[in-house]
Amino acid sequence: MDAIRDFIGGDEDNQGYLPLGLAMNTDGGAGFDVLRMPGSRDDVHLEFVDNHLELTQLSDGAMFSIKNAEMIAFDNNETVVIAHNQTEGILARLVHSFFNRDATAAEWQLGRETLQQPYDPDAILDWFQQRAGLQDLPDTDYVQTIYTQTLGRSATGDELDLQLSRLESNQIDRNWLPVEIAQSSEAVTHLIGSVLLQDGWV
Ligand SMILES: [Ca+2]
Repeated sequence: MDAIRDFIGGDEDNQGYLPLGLAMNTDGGAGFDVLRMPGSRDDVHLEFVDNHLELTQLSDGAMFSIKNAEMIAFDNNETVVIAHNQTEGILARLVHSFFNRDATAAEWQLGRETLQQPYDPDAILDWFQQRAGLQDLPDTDYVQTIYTQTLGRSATGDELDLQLSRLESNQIDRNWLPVEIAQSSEAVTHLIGSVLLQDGWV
């Protein structure tokens, strides 16, 4: 038997576990494809090689390579979103900014479908606000919560003063401040374990 196995997903939505093996190549194809994995995020190393994402299971070195997947979902409920463009990346990071956790598969499927049609960004941000429960926070606590959940650190004194003055003078509002922070290179780096970006995947 040929040791090299290929799995091609086709256009439909695919979701499931795959056996790890040497040179296992998986192509999710079009559609919303979720690779389920036992264990946790810390059990695997992920690295983009050319147009593929290589997964290596740290316990035994077993690996495979995937493309055109939208999410890796671990049994402990951690997930890794694989965004296919900048806007998807910002949206996936906003889940952390507002909810302080990874996106679920259902949320990410909904989010992608929302972005694929004409959409109202303010309606998306309202959706987050209504579920995040941060509305009653005073501005100082709101800014610090968004910084902490997006960047893993508090705003410095200078940053806090700047953001408070911008909010007060309506240069930015509480819906759009998280977007600004979630698209920063610092957010990309801090959340790289949970949100990856691979342009051009379907
Ligand atoms: Ca896909």
